[in-house]
Amino acid sequence: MLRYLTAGESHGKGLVAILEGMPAGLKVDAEKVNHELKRRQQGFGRGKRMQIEKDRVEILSGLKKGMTLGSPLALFVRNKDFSIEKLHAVLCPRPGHADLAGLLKYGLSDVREVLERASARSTAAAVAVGAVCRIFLEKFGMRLASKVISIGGEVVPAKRHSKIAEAIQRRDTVGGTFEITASGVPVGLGSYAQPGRRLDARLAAEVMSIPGIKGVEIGLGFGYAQRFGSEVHDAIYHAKGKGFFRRTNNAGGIEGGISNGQDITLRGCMKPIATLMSPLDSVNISTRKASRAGVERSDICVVESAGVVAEAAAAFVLADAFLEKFGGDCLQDILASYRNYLKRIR
Ligand code: EPS
Repeated sequence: MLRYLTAGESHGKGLVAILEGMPAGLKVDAEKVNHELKRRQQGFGRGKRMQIEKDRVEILSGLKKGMTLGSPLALFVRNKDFSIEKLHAVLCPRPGHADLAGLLKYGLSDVREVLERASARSTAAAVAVGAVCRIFLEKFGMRLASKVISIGGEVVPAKRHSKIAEAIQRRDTVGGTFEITASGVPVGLGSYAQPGRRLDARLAAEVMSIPGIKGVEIGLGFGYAQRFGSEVHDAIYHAKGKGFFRRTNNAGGIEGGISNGQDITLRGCMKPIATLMSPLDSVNISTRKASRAGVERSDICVVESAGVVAEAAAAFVLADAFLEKFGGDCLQDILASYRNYLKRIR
């Protein structure tokens, strides 16, 4: 139903996304997209690049007078640091980054040619896509939020910045976990009919596609493995006026690959950024001699931003699944179909 592609290098002219499948008749306010782009740039532990860039979207196509036409949306985020042609070569791949595997795979001789596209800078384009999806979802009462759960093994907000401050002091980096919540999601998105249609699988794949994400769990996640069935499954109740309801939400809003009407909750784990100011052992790719990994300007901790990017990823998946269920081309038709569905399941 909905698909997108992104292009762009970290220090190229900018980042582009083409989003296809948004229905006609949706008002898209570029400032709402800019708001999400700004959220992505924030958080304690971001590097100097975020002081250079003020990410803003230019919507190149797909809109007239701020309304979607049903044609592809082309979204452009310009890089202020457009220096790709002048940057020095990088010869010592960073452990934990795409550097070495990418270099060998593509037959390149300069790590920079890998890291430019492998950089998490590309998530700016993904956030722009997610922001448009979010505007669509809001039309139907859906909302997304995220929060940091832990940094370097410590639960926040109790010690909000201490691990990041420690990482800065050690000339190190630190990862953590975040949680996203989608509320107002109707029952019935996704399907058990085919493995690839399962909403949980689609959310996990999209969130796992964010650079640095090493784990995703939905609802109780790995916690399920430690308890009895009677302790974890969300008992079903019914009340007049309220309909079916649950008193717990261990399922994280998804059962059998279908949204069940409860909030969708998903946690992601992000590894520490691979660029270390006190670098690990590596090998010079041209001499094959032992060396230290390359040092690039980078961030110390981006878990908060990763949560914002994961919201965008979830917004894309939910918009896609919603369009699948309620039809595609015209917002008015989708609203009518949705109302009709709500009436039937009431
Ligand atoms: C990023 C921009 C990059 C990095 C970071 C994310 O800017 P630069 O490399 O010019 O400092 O701060 O990228 C990485 C962490 C990475 O591993 O490539 C951004 O816009 O989020």
